[in-house]
Amino acid sequence: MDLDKIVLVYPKRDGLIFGRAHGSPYTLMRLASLAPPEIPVEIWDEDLRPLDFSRVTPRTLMGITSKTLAIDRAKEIARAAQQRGATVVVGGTHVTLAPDEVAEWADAIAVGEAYHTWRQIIDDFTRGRLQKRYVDETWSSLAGVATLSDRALELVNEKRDYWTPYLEITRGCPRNCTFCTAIRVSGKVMRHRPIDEVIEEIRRRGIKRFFLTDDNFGLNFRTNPDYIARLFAALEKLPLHGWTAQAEMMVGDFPELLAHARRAHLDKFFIGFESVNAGNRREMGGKSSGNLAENARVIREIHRHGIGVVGLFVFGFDHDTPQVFQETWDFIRESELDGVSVTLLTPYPGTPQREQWLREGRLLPNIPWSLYDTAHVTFRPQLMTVEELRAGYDWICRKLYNPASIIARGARALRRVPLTQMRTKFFSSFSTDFGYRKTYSFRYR
Ligand code: B12
Ligand code: SF4
Repeated sequence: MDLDKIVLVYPKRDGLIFGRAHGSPYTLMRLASLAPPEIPVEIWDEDLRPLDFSRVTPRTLMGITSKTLAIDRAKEIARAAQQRGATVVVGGTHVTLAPDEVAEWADAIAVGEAYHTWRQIIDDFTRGRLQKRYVDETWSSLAGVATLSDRALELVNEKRDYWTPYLEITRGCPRNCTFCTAIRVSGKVMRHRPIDEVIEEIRRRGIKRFFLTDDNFGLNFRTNPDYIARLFAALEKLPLHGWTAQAEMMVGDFPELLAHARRAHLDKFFIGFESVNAGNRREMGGKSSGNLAENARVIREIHRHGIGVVGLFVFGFDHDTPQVFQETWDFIRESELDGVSVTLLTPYPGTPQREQWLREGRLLPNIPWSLYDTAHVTFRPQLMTVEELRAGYDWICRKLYNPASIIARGARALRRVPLTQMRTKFFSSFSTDFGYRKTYSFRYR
């Protein structure tokens, strides 16, 4: 089969915020980097501009990436491309979690990672022997396969079109939180990119700030301290403005690494406290205990090293009662957190949480995948009604994400920043919570 071009598509969801899309299409840039250099590749980010189907031909191989909340849009895009004769491959989170569903309408699906299957898919397509399903769940080494190519960087204007550049340094998490989908798409084995490859990529991309996609970067403080120390020593030498990473509370037990992290320009940790209700411990896979005094100690310790903390909280666990909203708000108010994300527990396909609630008949009927966005109630909670969960969530979102509240938290975060860095840190002190305000606003569309 002749192949004119590969078109990689990110389906629309958030649109533009002050003229730019949220974050660079990192997944698609990775796939573009893995494609053979002699085959033309384009990246179409629907958040940035409408898709131009007139440029799709029977010799187009279209690859779509999709989370659960965008899969219905992905299906519409696939249909439109197929009507013009193109062949459509779908990969990413939702396919990995619910492969049979997507296999019904995609020409081929890519389950798991694509480091070893994507080239094979392209090759099979050109030889006219495309298979229906490709699976890569070996969680193999990231060495040599994860670096963005010059071509991928030319396809995307990270500085002009996007607020946040993404970067992956480690991948996977050995914990087992019942609600987590990330371990199902990134694996339970913690893998590390070679440090020289990471540094070379940052330099070539010319990025001064990035958000790490790593699901539990902080766990490496305990499990791989040597790697972390070497990484920080290398990052320290780069002219970065700042970067952020996801972590769990135990980073607070490693003062030396925290100090080193600060010197390496890390300026914010996203920490999954998940719940202020100690009854929900089992669901946390051992990473958080709902012990408020311990939460507060960890926040203070991280602040002491000049690093900000964005606290992540989830509502709707089986031990949650309507009181959980007031208790969480009280904790947040006293905690000096720099940013806060509150979400509703969401039973994504492929998780033990969903299986349990399916068995118990607790999933709400007729909820489209587009509402699996962590801001809509999708199940019947145990110790409150659906309406109580919805109303409690609205209440705390209004408290947290009204502009005055966001500005107060951002201003408090800025007070910790040395005067010389005020200009470069100003935007990032407010942007996280304004981003969460946008996610929450999907409830009222
Ligand atoms: C970065 C990120 C974001 C960014 C997205 C930026 C962007 N432009 O993509 C931001 C911060 C905006 C975001 C928001 C949300 N996210 Co998010 N996010 C992630 C995160 C941490 C990393 C994704 C990533 O870039 N990984 C690095 C790339 C290289 O890996 P990858 O995407 O897995 O791609 C590989 C394979 O999957 C495969 N592949 C992927 N697509 C395709 C396509 C084809 C054709 C092929 C062949 C292969 C292939 O090949 C790639 C190379 O191996 C993941 C967690 C994770 N570890 O996956 C969550 C994750 C994807 N997000 C999740 C969620 C729930 C959300 C939110 C709803 C959360 C919220 N309340 O705000 C929102 C939704 C917003 C939206 N509009 O989509 C869930 C998805 C669950 C689900 N079932 O859909 C995840 C899994 C995290 C979790 N909580 O479990 N997110
Ligand atoms: S610690 Fe985070 S990444 Fe690891 S299993 Fe729990 S929610 Fe998932």
